Amino acid sequence: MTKKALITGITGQDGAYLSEFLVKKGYKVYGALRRTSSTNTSRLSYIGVLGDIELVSMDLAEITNIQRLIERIEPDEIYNLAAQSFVQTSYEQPIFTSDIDGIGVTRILETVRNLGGKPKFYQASTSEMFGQAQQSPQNENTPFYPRSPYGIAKLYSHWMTVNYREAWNMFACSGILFNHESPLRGTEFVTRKISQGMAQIALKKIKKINLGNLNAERDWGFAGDYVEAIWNILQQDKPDDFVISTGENYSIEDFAREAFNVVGLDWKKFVKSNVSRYLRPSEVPSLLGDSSKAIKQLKWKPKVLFKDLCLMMVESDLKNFNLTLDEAKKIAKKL
Ligand code: NAP
Ligand code: F7E
Repeated sequence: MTKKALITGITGQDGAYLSEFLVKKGYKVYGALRRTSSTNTSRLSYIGVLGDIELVSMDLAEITNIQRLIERIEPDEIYNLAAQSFVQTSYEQPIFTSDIDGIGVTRILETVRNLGGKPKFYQASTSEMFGQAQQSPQNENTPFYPRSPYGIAKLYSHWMTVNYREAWNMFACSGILFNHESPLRGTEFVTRKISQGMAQIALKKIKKINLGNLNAERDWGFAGDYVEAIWNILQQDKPDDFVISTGENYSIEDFAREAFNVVGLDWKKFVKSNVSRYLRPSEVPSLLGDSSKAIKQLKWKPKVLFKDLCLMMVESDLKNFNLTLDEAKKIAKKL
């Protein structure tokens, strides 16, 4: 029988890649989006999956909405990707972030519990829960030390997911995913800000990219690889939590160097660092994941690593401005 999946956060980066993956697997996919003044399905169109999924309306702030929807659809699997996902914004909107990223998850868990715990549940946990990391690399047993309202809200929902699994015997799992990027990454996140900014510099639309702390290190993977791990987590015999990462980390400076290098430019000429509005009140200095458990149990490993990820993002952003890599390289020689 055709499996039914409900994906929250369908308009986001991971929503697009996961829906593409599940549609290919033969799932009937329901994509939940919240009401906004203009519907933002551009990522779904970009990836070519908009016509293959059924869009449904759901806001994590509203439990009655969640209950009605889940009761009506009766999904086999729920992937909760919806969140206020930008760390910087969480300092300005800590209460909203706590409500959506924290309590919002409990709203879904309670609904599933009231339905006898039937649908399997996936929670989008994050390496931000390790924050001021207590050991390196970080695995499933590393103590948490979140450093932002975002990380704290996600830690609450992470533990709630564990608790509903243990208390109510639910098939509730978390993927503790490290940073994953793609051409569909939001433009406020640092990797996409750099790849898009670089394309705008090549087109002489802007002169510089303003960034914050270039010393922070992240373990960056490709979103397309990570959604495979997400699906795999719900296909295990027993519900469990898994760290998903590449096992390599690089600084923001490394990313800028590599991205500009793709077209033969020296990043130092085009990047302004330590711009105060992009500095965080409490930074996460360095994250590095250890995915040994996922490699062993899920038989998963990342295919796209740092250099190829930079290249993919730069090429895509140049293409968005109708530029090929060769054309950009020629322009770069004159900059
Ligand atoms: P994203 O692109 O920012 O997408 C977030 C999604 O959540 C969007 O569809 C957004 O809808 C939706 N959303 C926000 N508030 C909502 C609400 N109140 N009700 C319903 N939907 C709401 O994030 P992503 O990169 O795809 O990440 C997916 C999930 O994984 C998030 O939970 C994120 O926190 C987590 N995560 C991401 C990473 C990463 O590196 N990407 C790593 C670890 C964990 P709108 O389009 O309407 O804003
Ligand atoms: O910042 C530094 C910034 O916003 C990365 C989310 O998907 O991954 C993401 O969170 C680093 C930080 O991602 C700028 O200070 C410097 O150290 O790209 P980011 P993030 O905060 O790591 C985790 C795993 C999630 O779960 C989140 O949902 O880059 N940085 N200059 C900057 N960051 C931004 N955004 N903009 C700058 O100008």
